[in-house]
Amino acid sequence: MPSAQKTPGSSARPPSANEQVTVTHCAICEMGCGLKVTSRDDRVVRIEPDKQNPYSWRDFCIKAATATKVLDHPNRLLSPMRRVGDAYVPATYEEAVEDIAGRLSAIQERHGADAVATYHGNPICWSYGGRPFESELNRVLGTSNRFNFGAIDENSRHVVGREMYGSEMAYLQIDLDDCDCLVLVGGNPAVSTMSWCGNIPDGWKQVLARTAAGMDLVIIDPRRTESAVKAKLHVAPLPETDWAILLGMIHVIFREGWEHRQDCADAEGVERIREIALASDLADLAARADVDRAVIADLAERFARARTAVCVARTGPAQGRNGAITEWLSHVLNLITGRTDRPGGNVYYNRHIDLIRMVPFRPGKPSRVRGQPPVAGSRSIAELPDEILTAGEGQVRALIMSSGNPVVAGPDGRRLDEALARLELFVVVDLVQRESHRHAHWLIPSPHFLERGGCNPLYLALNSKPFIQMARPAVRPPPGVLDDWRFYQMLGEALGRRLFPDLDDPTPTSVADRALAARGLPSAAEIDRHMHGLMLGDQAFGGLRQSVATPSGRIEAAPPPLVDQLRQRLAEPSAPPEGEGCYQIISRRRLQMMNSWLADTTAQSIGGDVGTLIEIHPADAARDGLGQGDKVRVRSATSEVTAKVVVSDAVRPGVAVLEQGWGSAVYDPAVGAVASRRGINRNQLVSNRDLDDLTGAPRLNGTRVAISALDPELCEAGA
Ligand SMILES: Nc1nc2c(c(=O)[nH]1)N[C@H]1C(S)=C(S)[C@@H](COP(=O)(O)OP(=O)(O)OC[C@H]3O[C@@H](n4cnc5c(=O)[nH]c(N)nc54)[C@H](O)[C@@H]3O)O[C@H]1N2
Ligand SMILES: Nc1nc2c(c(=O)[nH]1)N[C@H]1C(S)=C(S)[C@@H](COP(=O)(O)OP(=O)(O)OC[C@H]3O[C@@H](n4cnc5c(=O)[nH]c(N)nc54)[C@H](O)[C@@H]3O)O[C@H]1N2
Ligand code: SF4
Ligand SMILES: [Mo]
Repeated sequence: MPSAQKTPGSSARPPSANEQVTVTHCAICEMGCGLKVTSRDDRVVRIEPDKQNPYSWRDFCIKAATATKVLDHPNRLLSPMRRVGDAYVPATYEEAVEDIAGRLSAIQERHGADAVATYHGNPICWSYGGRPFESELNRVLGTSNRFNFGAIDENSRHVVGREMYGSEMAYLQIDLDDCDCLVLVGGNPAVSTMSWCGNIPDGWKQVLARTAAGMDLVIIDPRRTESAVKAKLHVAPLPETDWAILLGMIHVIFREGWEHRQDCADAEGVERIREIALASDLADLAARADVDRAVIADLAERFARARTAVCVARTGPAQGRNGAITEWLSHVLNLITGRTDRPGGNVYYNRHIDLIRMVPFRPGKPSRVRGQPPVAGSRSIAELPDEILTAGEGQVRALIMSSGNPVVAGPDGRRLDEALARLELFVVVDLVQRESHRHAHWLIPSPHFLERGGCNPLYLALNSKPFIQMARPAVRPPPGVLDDWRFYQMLGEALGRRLFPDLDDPTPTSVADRALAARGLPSAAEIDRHMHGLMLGDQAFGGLRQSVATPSGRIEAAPPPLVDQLRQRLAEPSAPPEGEGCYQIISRRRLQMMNSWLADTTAQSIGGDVGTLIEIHPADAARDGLGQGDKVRVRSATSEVTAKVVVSDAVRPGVAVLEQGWGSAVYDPAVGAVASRRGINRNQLVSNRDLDDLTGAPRLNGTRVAISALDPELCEAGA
């Protein structure tokens, strides 16, 4: 039987006879909410929040409550499946591993290690066995062609961590408990929770409570979001222009002498920032963002004069061409006003895990085709099609894709799809076969998170409180499904290369135990004894300046690559989308979605034409002769889609909102047919060449489009 445990004093519905209750946590998003899962005969019958979890349960949401829709998905992969013609036939793991290892070895022998690439998507971060074993498989494969979701998510953080603090893993966090002024640039935590490379459980409710008690909440977002309506001030700039607002704030702060003199003196390069900021023209910066210069001056004053404050940039700007400089300038703003690693500010937790010291920056090999260096060990997914399609030494011929759907989640899905079709070997590890997997030669099933357990001590550096909990399987995986880490381990063995050769018996537990012991933390077994999780005292910060691993040993306020890119942007003329039919697109998430993978399950509950809608401002709609419900053609330099108009003053003029995550097929591999597809893949509009050079991020936000009911030639799209 699964390792189920009784919950002492559980509230809600008591389990009936032959029901079992397992206490674990959700692994759909970063929040990791505590769960109480009731099962009967190895089937999950109920999922509730674990109210005895001291840390996270309050964010419990519909995605977890309906997790059985994925667990019991009618098209779930129930054994390895081998492609035969257009459909797939079941095979054993032994057959799969033998065939895959044979072909990988042959490809690497003939064409070198880099001919095999890997991609992992977001959900593997919460597979406590899968993540380290996949990473170890990468090591033994010896390929530099590792791809992941970083460039469509968090690379701006890695780049700024590397340049300012000396480690791509320098994740700074919000000290919300003591914060009097919170400026959020491009995040919508009312829907997405207070998470992004860190988490504050119940954080959005805490933000609301602090705001009610006087905290100044400012949200900068082209759309008046579910979060923005709760802010004291909502500023709606054009996409990709936040850097200009932040530089304008820095200008005002230096001009007025509001900076924190000691912190400025202690860091390297503040004088350079001061020069650049003071030399820039506030009116020009305001015009670039299309906001009033008085708003920038007001923002600067509120921020600088607040007792405590923090400015945080999230995925809105990170998914555009100016993500790195926006992230950087938010750190600079915090630094020069004395908010870095100070109470109520932007803080670094290193009491249990010092990620900066653990993972100092090491440069990686640039990519073959475009010559781009990796970020945090990974290439941008925007580069994968060229690496597959461009002939020559080091051409990618095989790919292992784990828990990812980049044809929908990443840029220019059509081009990626074409490239994936050309692979000699394409192996997918997932729960179901989705859009990105249609050309796979092998489909390898994964257990659902409710079927596996474990923990990751590194998350102690990302949690707002030093909380650690062992996830526990609530039910067993289907009979034909092995734990994902076992697949990676078997593949390594079949390649003749043992994973974790320095461990006698490598398992997720022994891997975690080694990491825990190295930091003097309790063992996995000890953590497991605390059913609802273990709080390791208080979170501590204030040690960033000791941990910093830059060559100068100090925080670098003006790293050359960021300064250079800022100068380039300042030299470019400001070019807002102007004229009939011209817009920049931005994205939107739904509570019922997790990127692309709940569209056909939890998000079924969203009715109507969701997934095909495009939201535009009434003035733009009037100018372009468009009305509610009109069908339009949306065309970019890369591709085009059709969508249905929603006229709404929540979005600012010049901007069109297209929701992310829709348009992915789900296949029935046994017959090779599409089982479902809903909505449009809006990321098809996004180029895989027009990137932020520093992060490799495509312009998921900011791509220019022409929208038209009739005539698509209204303006120079993609200019
Ligand atoms: N336009 C636009 N695009 C975006 C975004 C946006 O805001 N706007 N957001 C971006 C962000 S923040 C991210 S993180 C990326 C995500 O990019 P990806 O991670 O590549 O894509 P997902 O849509 O999350 O797809 C996850 C896949 O993992 C599978 N999966 C789920 N659970 C498991 C599991 O336990 N094991 C295995 N093996 N597979 C599993 C799902 O079935 C699905 O196929 O998308 C990005 N794309
Ligand atoms: N329900 C739900 N929750 C999720 C996810 C999900 O898919 N669904 N995904 C999870 C993941 S993987 C992540 S990384 C986090 C992300 O969490 P967040 O970073 O909060 O992401 P979003 O909710 O997409 O908010 C981004 C906001 O940026 C705005 N925006 C777009 N372009 C710009 C710009 O150029 N400048 C500014 N200032 N704003 C801009 C958009 O209008 C949007 O409101 O959410 C996580 N939580
Ligand atoms: S999906 Fe919902 S329940 Fe699961 S961790 Fe995220 S916020 Fe919590
Ligand atoms: Mo993400």
